[in-house]
Amino acid sequence: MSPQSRVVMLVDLDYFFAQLEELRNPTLKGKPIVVGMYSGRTEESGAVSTSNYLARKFNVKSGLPLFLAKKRLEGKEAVFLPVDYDYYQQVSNKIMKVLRGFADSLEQAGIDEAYLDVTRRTQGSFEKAQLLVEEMKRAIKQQVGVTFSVGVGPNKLVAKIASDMHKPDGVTVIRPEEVKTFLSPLPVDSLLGVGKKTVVKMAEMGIKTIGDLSRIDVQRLVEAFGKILGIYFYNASNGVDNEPVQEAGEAESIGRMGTLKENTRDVDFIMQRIDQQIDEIFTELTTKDLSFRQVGISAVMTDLSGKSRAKTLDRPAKDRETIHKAARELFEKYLAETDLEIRRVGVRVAMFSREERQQRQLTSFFSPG
Ligand code: TTP
Ligand code: MG
Repeated sequence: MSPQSRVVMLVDLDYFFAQLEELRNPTLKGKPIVVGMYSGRTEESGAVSTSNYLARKFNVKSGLPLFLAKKRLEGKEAVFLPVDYDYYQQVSNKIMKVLRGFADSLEQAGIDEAYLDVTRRTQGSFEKAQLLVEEMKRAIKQQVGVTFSVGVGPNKLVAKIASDMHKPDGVTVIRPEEVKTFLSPLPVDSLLGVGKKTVVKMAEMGIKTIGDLSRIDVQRLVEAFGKILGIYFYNASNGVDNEPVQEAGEAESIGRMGTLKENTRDVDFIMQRIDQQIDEIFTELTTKDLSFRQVGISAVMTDLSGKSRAKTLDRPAKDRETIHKAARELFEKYLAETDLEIRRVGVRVAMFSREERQQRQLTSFFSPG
């Protein structure tokens, strides 16, 4: 045991949207399930949000166009369902609440994933962490009825990569002394922030694996990728990540989303709902003493297609009126581009500032949206 080391977990729910469809309709179990985002242009246009593991056997995965999914699953008794975000959000909230009871601190990283710092309650022991995971799995199975996969490591970076190793319903524990051996053979794009372009650029430098990357002089990385990324790649490839697990509220954005009483294209009607959401956001901003520099909206249309738009302000603001004006402008612009009616709306603020928040965190630097 290494007393200095943190014990950090990443919990990622298995085939989340599809698993929840199985949860509320157990007769679906044993069939390939595809949860799709229908764009509505034709009956089959749209893409796969996720699929259960049976469907994945036929190479039907997130992002695949639905018509291809249909083709690959022809004659397989596959079930196609539309995304029901409200339901998933509701179950997600319940899961997060249970998980929070197992953590010193918990940071939700998506609708189906969360980082848990369990250093204190495991006294820094990875053996105890493993037992804790088993206990968590039982609790969530019993109280919610779903499975998840977990990565345990000395930091968020290692925990995240480890969580992907044994899916579904898996646990992968990487102790501090195992980090280098664990990361070394993995392709560079296992690291957050290494996208297609970076993969190509690194390949040109002869870097294919995280191990290759870790052996490159940091100065060379800074020259090739700039200071922030160069140093990040250097640290990450060596398994170094000091980012804390941040409790909710230190989130990157604060937002609200909800379904309208009726579908509409009327901006005044939309803004009535948005103003309620702004009130809630404003309360949260005030308690946390945050200024924001970005206002965003999202809209889900009657065909369930979704759009988000954001506007970056010239300078930080902290008032309600700024959110209202920017949101209204964004909705007006967006409605001018579509003929569809809006079904759900949301508003959010981001790019926060407050003295101690000036220093940006790297994972937030990379997280989309
Ligand atoms: P993931 O955790 O990436 O995927 P998953 O939970 O379906 O499967 P896994 O067992 O591999 O963890 O994403 C969580 C949910 O987010 C997923 O259930 C559906 C949604 N999602 C999309 O809508 N579109 C996408 O492209 C991806 C990747 C996920
Ligand atoms: Mg998942």
